[in-house]
Amino acid sequence: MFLLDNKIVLKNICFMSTRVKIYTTDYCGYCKRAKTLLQSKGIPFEEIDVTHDDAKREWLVKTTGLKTVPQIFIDEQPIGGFDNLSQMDKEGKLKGL
Ligand SMILES: N[C@@H](CCC(=O)N[C@@H](CS)C(=O)NCC(=O)O)C(=O)O
Repeated sequence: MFLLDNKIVLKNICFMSTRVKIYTTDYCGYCKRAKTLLQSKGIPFEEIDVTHDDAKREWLVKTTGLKTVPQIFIDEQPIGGFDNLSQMDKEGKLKGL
């Protein structure tokens, strides 16, 4: 930010948001594996723990059509669980996240 003719000018401001969201429960081994994979690749993610949130769990099932956790979203698009994440990694599709 700088001043130009007494006007405040905002320059090159980029709002970065986390592109990966992972819905988890606290008793879930596949959730841990998915988080470990993301961490090992240096991919930032937001974790939403739905262990005690029935409403969010219901929303998750409705949105993804799947009853298991983890459920992972990239850019708000559901991509599935750990297996799908792992497959994307093998195909090099996690690069740049
Ligand atoms: N193939 C799935 C397996 C996921 C899975 O089996 N998750 C277990 C927890 S680790 C689950 O959701 N079980 C049913 C439940 O907890 O309600 C994946 O890769 O994510």
